[in-house]
Amino acid sequence: MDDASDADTSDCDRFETCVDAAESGGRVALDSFRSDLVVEAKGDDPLDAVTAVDRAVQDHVFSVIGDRYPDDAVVGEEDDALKSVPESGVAWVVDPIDGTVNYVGGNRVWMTSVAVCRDGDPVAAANYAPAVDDLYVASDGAATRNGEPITVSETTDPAAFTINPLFGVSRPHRRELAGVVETILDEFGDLRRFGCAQAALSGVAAGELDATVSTVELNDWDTAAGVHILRQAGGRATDISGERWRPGSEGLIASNDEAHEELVAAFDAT
Ligand code: 2AM
Ligand code: CA
Repeated sequence: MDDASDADTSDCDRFETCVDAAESGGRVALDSFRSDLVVEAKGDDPLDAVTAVDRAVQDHVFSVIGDRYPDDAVVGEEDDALKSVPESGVAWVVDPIDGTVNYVGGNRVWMTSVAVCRDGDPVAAANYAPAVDDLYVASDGAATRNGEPITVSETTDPAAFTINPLFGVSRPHRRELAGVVETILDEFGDLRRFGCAQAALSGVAAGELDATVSTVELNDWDTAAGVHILRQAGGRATDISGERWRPGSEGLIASNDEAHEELVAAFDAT
C-alpha cells in the first residue's frame, strides 16, 4: 500500500472515532446543561468563561481518542493540551464546548467539536449540538447533518447574503467586530451572531447561512472541524486575503463560494 492510500484508510478509521468522541463528549456536557454551574472567568473579562464541565468533556474526548490512538497529538482549548495544530503528522483538535457563554446561560447554541488534521489540514470532522441533537460530520468528499447529505446555499446576490461574524469578546476583537457588522449591513443582506463559531461554520455548510467571517486569527479548535465540513459540502474557506485557509491563518472567510471574491474585497479592507 502506498503512503497516500495508507493515510486514506487511517483517516477513514479516525473519522469513526471522531464522531464517537464528539457525540459522547456532547452527551457528557448535556447532562449538566441548565443545571447550577460554577463559572470561572479565565482572565479579566467576565465573558471569557470556563466551567468544570468544559474540562470534564475535554478529558472524556481525549480519553476516547487516547484509547484508540495513543500516539496522536491532541490540541484542545482547556488546560495544558497543545494550543495549535502542528505542521506535520496527525493531530486531533477538540473544543469540548464551543459557545461556553451560551451553554452557561442555558441557550441551546453550543457544540462539542472534534477534527482530525493531517499535516496541518483538516481531513475528518464532527460537530455535535447536543441541546438540539444536530450532528454535522464530514470525512472525505461527503458532509451530512443527522445522516442526510448537506450542501451550501445557492444564494448568489451579495445583497441577499446572511453572514455570521466570528469574534471573541476581547477589546481588539470588539473593535474589529464593529467594523465587520457595519460592512455586513452596508454591503450585504443580514447578520446573525451565534456566539459559537462551529455552529456558524456548520450552518454555512448546510445552507442555513451564506457566509461567516472573521478578520482576526481564531483558535484552531473554533474553526478546523467546521472548515472541513464546509469544504466537503461545496463551500470555500480562505484567509482574509483570499488564500486557502489553514490552521493559524489570519482571518477566515467561509462561504457558499457564490460571491467569495466580493466578500474578500469587502472584509480585507475593513
Ligand atoms: P468558546 O465559546 O469556545 O470560547 C464567540 O462568538 C465565539 O468566539 C465562540 O466560538 C467562542 O468560543 C469564540 N471565542 C471566545 N473568545 C475568543 C477569543 N479570545 N479568541 C477567539 N475566539 C474566541
Ligand atoms: Ca470552548
